Amino acid sequence: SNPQTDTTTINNPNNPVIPGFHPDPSICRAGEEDYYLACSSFEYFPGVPVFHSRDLVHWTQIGNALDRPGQLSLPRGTPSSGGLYAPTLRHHDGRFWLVVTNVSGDGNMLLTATDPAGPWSDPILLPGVHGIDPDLAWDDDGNCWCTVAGVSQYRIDPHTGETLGEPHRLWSGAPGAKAPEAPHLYRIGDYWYLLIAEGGTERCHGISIARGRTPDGPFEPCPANPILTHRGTDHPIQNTGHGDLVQGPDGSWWMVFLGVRPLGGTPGWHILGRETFLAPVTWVDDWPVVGEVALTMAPPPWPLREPAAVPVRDDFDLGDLAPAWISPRSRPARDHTTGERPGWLSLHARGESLDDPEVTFVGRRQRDLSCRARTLADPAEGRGGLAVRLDEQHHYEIEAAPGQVRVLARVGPFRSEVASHPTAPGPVVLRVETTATREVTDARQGPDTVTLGVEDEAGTYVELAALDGRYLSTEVAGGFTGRVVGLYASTGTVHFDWFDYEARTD
Ligand code: 6LW
Repeated sequence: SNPQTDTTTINNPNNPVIPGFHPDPSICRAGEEDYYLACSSFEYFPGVPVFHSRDLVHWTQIGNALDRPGQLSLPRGTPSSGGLYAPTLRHHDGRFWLVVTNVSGDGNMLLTATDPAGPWSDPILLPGVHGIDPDLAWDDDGNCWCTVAGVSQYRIDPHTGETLGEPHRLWSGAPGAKAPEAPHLYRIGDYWYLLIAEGGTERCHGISIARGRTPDGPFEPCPANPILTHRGTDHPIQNTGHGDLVQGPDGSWWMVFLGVRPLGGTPGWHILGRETFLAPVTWVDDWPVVGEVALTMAPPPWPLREPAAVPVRDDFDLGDLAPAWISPRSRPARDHTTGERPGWLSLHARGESLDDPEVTFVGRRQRDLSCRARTLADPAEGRGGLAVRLDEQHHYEIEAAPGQVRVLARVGPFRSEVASHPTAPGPVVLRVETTATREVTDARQGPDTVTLGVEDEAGTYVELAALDGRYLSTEVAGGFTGRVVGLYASTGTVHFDWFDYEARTD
């Protein structure tokens, strides 16, 4: 059967291993069986989510590498999909090292930590390193190589951020293929391998590799390049590229990489951004061969260590927000408090609506193609609610005001009030549901339907609007992110008692 229309697979695939907007994965292993992974975060604060796994399949977010305003400033002018691009995470010399680019600010920077859950150091800037997608690799002589998209390489002092000597060109990938980027350099056996992505992050994306005897080249391309691509296929996973390699304790090799799951008719729309997938790697003639990339992957040859499920409800009873919560550009503590009304999250409006780049909004990445989010909102002192956000110009929301709710939609230059509905005074339960398109019966069908509404006193869902999800997809909005579902205030103060998020199985 087509995996896209298989109900079990669509609701509960084990690949992507980190679903939702988690692109540009970089991975390392520390010790026998602890794996860590970091992703891009663009205009959101905190930046660079960090995950932990004991089996490569189940991942838990343990923090964000840049979670203090002093480490990361994303001013109001930071465009959507600007900000933090493509980290590399490495474990070396008893420490964790992370390099990342702020394309809207300081450029390349390096951070270190003894515990990848944090705290991470303040960034050391790399002002001499020009180019996105920085990689870090050390050779036996103690040289630290920083390789960037293009593909060029610098020798740096990782303690000061200084560049040592001139950069040099390493490889441009296949002739004619655009965007050689996402380099990662590894010493494996007798060779140095240079892994890159090429073709651009859309449907042409792929991964190629070259090898040489020294870390600074020359490199000989693999005759089988690209070693991974789904271009030109109707595979349910598309845009596969931007990968990183890791070795298991048993000597087996694995690749994490980004991919998307387009749904609906032609051309297919992906709504969760670029997600992190896993595939097994074998070696033939000292070249890596990437095994099948499927939505349901064969388990690795070791016991799976499934962590406790993330609870559906966040009660806002802890002092701090869990690491999965993110906000566009900044999150001033005074506007997002859990202490003001104990057990509630109180949001104080900054911008006037979700169109504002610095709206008071906290959300979590939508991880499931079909999902449900709910919240109990008290709008007695303001206006705000529950939103599905792709960026400032693409969002749907249900907004509560005293005695009334409204459904609002912003798509590109258009903004409209889609529905309004009277409510009893006092707190109101707001609900958003997404229903993925499982079977395409019409080529014009969208990827999903997003419904927004309230719950009546009996807890029954009163649906006020059903909107085509294509307008909150990357194919329509462009950019590098994905949907984020969360809470906002557009006027005054709105208090939220809890937030529920779950995959829909109905
Ligand atoms: C990233 C580049 C890419 O820096 O997209 O897919 C850019 N790969 O390597 C933004 O994620």
